[in-house]
Amino acid sequence: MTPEAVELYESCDLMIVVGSRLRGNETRNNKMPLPRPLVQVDADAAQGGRNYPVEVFAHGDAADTLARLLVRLPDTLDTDTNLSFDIARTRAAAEGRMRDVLGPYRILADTLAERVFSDAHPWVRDVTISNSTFGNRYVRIASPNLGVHALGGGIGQGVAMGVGAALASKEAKAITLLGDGGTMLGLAEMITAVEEQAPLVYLLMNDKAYGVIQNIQDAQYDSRRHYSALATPDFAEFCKAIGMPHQLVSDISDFSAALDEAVAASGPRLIEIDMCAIGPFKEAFAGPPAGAAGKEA
Ligand SMILES: Cc1ncc(C[n+]2csc(CCOP(=O)(O)OP(=O)(O)O)c2C)c(N)n1
Repeated sequence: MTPEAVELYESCDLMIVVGSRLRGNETRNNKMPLPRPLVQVDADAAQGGRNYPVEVFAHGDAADTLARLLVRLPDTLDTDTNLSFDIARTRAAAEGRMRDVLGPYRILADTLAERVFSDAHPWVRDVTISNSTFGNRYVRIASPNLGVHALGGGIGQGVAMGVGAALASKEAKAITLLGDGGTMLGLAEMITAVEEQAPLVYLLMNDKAYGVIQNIQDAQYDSRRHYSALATPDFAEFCKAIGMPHQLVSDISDFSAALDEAVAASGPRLIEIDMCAIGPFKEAFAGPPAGAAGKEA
């Protein structure tokens, strides 16, 4: 949904969407103009044209449908030779803009982007600003089954999904990104992680708040903050009580070493990022862009 992407789409005369729901969060609340004709492929018939009207809906498995399409295409396509260059440029510009917005957390995003991909970690995320800004968009996974996220957007499920991904992963430790608000909703599952000695690193982004709610209150409700500051336990004490090793990162330059240590250890660990000490993102994230009425986030 970046301005660069909007510009690229304006230059295209066909879009084939494979297995994406074109959610409002990624499409400016379903209002971003997409290239026409718009062709959609999905294994779930209920997704056909659900968020966007489409010219063609192909109900089928992605690999099978694309293989059938390939058979029907000529060996050489008459496409714009600049297209792949334009896409690469758009991507680089959008990633550059995103990194800039992160401020001090750029180091964290870069470290994760490198490690998660190169060591093929399962990458599990709860609904937190860190995921909406860089986790979903910047950290690449080594294979499609390694990305785990609650599509419906309910906070807290990541704590348990981290345990599941860790126990299912034979090769690499699962890395699970959490906010403190979401963590509180799934806290008991951390005890399961210890009981099962799940190969798991919880990465807790602790801003002592429902951060995105505070940002929405700032952006759209004249900073009238209500019920968005959180009373949470001392996570070091909590981890001690349940037998999970805990490491506090108060200086972002210590993150990379903390991650290495946690990944090398056996069983579950929690790295707590003290966002109150490290400071805010350079730009506040207040949900997907609001619509004309300004209250849609
Ligand atoms: C079950 C549920 N309740 C409420 C919400 C609304 N909601 C979305 S994000 C969020 C704040 C999450 O706080 P935290 O996990 O600390 O992450 P942060 O926003 O601070 O990054 C809330 C309450 C939701 N998505 N799911």
